[in-house]
Amino acid sequence: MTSKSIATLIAAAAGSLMAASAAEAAGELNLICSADVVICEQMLGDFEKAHDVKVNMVRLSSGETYAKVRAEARNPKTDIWWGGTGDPHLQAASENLTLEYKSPMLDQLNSWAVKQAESAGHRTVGIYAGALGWGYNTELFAKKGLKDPACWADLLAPELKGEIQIANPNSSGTAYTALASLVQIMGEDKAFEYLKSLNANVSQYTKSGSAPVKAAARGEAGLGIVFMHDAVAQTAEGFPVKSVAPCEGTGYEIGSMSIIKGARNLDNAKLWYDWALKPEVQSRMKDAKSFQLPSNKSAEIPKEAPRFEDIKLIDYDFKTYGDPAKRKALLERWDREIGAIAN
Ligand code: S7P
Repeated sequence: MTSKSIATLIAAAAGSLMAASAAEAAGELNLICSADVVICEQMLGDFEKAHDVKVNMVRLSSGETYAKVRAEARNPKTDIWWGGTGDPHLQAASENLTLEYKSPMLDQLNSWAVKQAESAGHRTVGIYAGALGWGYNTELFAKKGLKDPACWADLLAPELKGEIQIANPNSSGTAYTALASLVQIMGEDKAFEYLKSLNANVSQYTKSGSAPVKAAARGEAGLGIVFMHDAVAQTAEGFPVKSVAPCEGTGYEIGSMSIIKGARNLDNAKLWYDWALKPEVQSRMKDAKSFQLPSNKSAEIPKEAPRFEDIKLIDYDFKTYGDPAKRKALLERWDREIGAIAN
């Protein structure tokens, strides 16, 4: 190699080093947020106020995010994934798509959040929890003379034809939680029989998990199967929505957060991760009408948050239903047996 080509190589290496440090100095963070857009925007604004980092945020449902992270595995465009149901975070962790990170905040968290981290080799962590149920429009039900629905079985009443919305479990973590919960409550075959009967009453399978109760709040549907805190949020907005914990029992989520393996802005991803586990950050979630149970033991539990002790909860099997093969099998069956007959 001539001395001229060595000099050219050194100049090129110096150039790329400068480019790398320029990217860091710009202080960016690429975030996918899988919770409600209002809390996503509040988190972004608060983080940018507290740090010299520009956050580029995309709001995607949990299942959509999992699909995107998988598709981009060789060339990740995302640094951190905040929010959304825990199952797809666990699925991403078991496929080595997320990075192992032990936050110094871990010892401040509730045991369910730490367990979520430990079960995934610290490739994710719990940030909030909430139970599945539904919200229904009390005015619309009264006007139509419909019986107050207290149990999963009540949702099959023929009078509810066209009144129910639920999301599609391929895109939505909420709907995947509903599918996995029903399978655990009834057994797989009976759960699919139930979903086929329910389909007669479903007017729409939405993309996002909380959309069904937003539609119910506005009288575009009678009832939305959603996380109970999403129903409570509509009541807090002033809509005539009543939230229900199903009498037979129900599942729940451990909303999670993960750093994407190969994150280009790793230091900023860790900065967000530790910050999002702080009590003052989690206590502020209620200001965006985000009424989940926070994972930090010192964070304020919103008075509106549905409490686990008041709900008949199943012992949700996160290991089984957070497994990629189980997800694939359940979603393929849903597509074949429910998606194919959906209105
Ligand atoms: O709105 C808050 C919340 O229910 O949204 C997340 C949910 O997974 C997002 O929607 P998808 O069902 O569309 O994926 C939950 O984690 C969270 O509690």
